[in-house]
Amino acid sequence: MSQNDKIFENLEREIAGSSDIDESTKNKLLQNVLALKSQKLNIMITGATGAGKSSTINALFNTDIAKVGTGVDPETMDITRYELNNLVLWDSPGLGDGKEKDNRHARNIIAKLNELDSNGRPLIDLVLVVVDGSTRDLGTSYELINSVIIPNLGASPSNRILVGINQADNARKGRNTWDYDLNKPTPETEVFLKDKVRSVNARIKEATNVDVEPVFYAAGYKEGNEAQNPYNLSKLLYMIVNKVPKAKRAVLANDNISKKEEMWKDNDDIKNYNVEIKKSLMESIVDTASAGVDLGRNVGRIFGKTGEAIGGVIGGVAGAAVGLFKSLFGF
Ligand SMILES: Nc1nc2c(ncn2[C@@H]2O[C@H](COP(=O)(O)OP(=O)(O)OP(=O)(O)O)[C@@H](O)[C@H]2O)c(=O)[nH]1
Ligand SMILES: [Mg+2]
Repeated sequence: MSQNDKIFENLEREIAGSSDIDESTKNKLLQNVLALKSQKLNIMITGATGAGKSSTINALFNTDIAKVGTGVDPETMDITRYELNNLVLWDSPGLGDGKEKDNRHARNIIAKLNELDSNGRPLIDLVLVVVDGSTRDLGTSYELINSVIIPNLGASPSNRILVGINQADNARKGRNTWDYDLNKPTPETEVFLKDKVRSVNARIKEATNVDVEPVFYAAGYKEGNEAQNPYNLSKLLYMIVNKVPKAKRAVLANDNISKKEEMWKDNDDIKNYNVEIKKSLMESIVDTASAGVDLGRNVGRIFGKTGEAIGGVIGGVAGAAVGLFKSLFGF
């Protein structure tokens, strides 16, 4: 981790060294940062064998920890826990491995979803279900979502589930299905994928009355010399950021998101997701760290450096974020 990435340590230094605020305000802010630092964000990633759970983890986050499958056997047999700077990932096999194993997987998932943290709140903040967009038969995915996950998400299930339809590049068979030069769907494939999103949403809504608003993307791949960058990975991260509790979003900014710029390049561009992600992360850090304190115009002085560091998150150039933070802080 470089100096610039230690977001919370930087923030503590800025607060402690500031000459613009009094001691009691400093103490309150430092207490808030301490609380921020001790937060853990727990995300479960589940889905059928080969859907791309490990590829998605490796693409999104600053790691290659999750083993990507190369053979026919499932790589993930039981729930695997990865921890990166306060971000805890639970890589969980979904259904589709045969009846006996499916029962075991379902039991494990249900137990994990019902686990409580030390504050008595559900341990798992968000479940990302990775659906293989290249298969026609999504029966086991629907069973996993409708019968195993959603009934175990408590009173507002839509807040804790995100459905990602992966392998968008393989969604349609035949020629001219993907624009490999621009790394985006051809117009026909785009229509197809939008329709898939609509139908997946409808199937889940019909069974559970929950609107999951799926997102299609491609985690990409790397095999020997061949590699394909992700598509809509920023959109997926944008959805993740907005689903996780606001007070915990800062965990994602703490040197957890992949720094490889090529991961974040190719998106549907309906929004500038990378800018929106930075804005959302920064807003949540400012709000949580300054809770109970009115900083007025000093907000910019205290959080400016942190803002620049966040500007560097997801591969962007820090300078490009300056305008963004000006607009956030109004200075
Ligand atoms: N073309 C393409 N291939 C992908 C994509 N995502 C994953 N793959 C490939 O799909 C295969 C399975 O990916 P994994 O990430 O291992 O899938 P998994 O869900 O973790 O699988 P298990 O751990 O075995 O359950 C690998 O060969 C990946 O390279 C994608 O977006 N596009
Ligand atoms: Mg895996």
